[in-house]
Amino acid sequence: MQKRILTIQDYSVLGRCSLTVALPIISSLQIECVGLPTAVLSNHTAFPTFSFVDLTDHMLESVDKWDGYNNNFDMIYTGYLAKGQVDIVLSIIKKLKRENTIIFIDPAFGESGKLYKGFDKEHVDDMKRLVEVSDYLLPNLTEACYLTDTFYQPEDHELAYSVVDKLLALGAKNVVLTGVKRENNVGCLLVNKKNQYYYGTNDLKKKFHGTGDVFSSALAGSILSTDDITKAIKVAHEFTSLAMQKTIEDNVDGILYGPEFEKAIPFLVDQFK
Ligand code: PXL
Repeated sequence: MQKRILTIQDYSVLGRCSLTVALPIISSLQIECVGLPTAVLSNHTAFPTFSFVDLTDHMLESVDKWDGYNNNFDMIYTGYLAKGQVDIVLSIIKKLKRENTIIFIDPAFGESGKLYKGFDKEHVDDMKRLVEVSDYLLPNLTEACYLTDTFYQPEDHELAYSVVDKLLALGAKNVVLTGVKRENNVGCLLVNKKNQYYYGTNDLKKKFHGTGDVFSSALAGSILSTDDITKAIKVAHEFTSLAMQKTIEDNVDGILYGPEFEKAIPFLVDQFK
């Protein structure tokens, strides 16, 4: 049977991120992607200004309208949430989670040691409650430090391991820490109670906004496409890296507009043929 993901995140019209990357990436893997918007923005918040329509009241109302219809999902994948939406997301999870539904959480609230515009400690504390129910948690080092009340220091090898342990203790079943550097490589570190796995490739030394969402969406789709989690991680990483390489080759503004992931979709599709 065709797999289905419910993803809960914003729709930022300009600037590739959130639903605008999750829908095409997941669909390209022949998985149905049901996108529940948390807010509609003119563009993501790294632009100097943006308009924001909050859809908090619409979220649970939409899900309740699906009673009696197909509301069975193999995965619930959450990304950028507006302030105050965690309780609603927890209610949605409680309502829709079946025995095999994977709960996949990208905290999506900060990077480079800082919170994104509009977020505060209260939002971080709310997000900790999503950590507790996560089967997969995908923080970058900034988010991992905020979630564990740890002082952020970039590129600290020991810190990466200690925050991951704290996140497992908070209840996450698998932590995939992104943006982990090792020598000339950058990649991600998967840790669960039994295993550790690192996969990285040559650091391209560029930061394109929305790259984290490209990786998360590719990993969400890959996890449902193979039983081999190390393969899923490798594919999601290589897809993201290829999208960045295409953006660099084309010499376009990926910093605001995001990586040209569309050009890497044929690669992604090939991996699960
Ligand atoms: O990529 C994360 C993200 C998603 N959605 C919105 C954002 C950001 C990061 O700034 O502003 C609206």
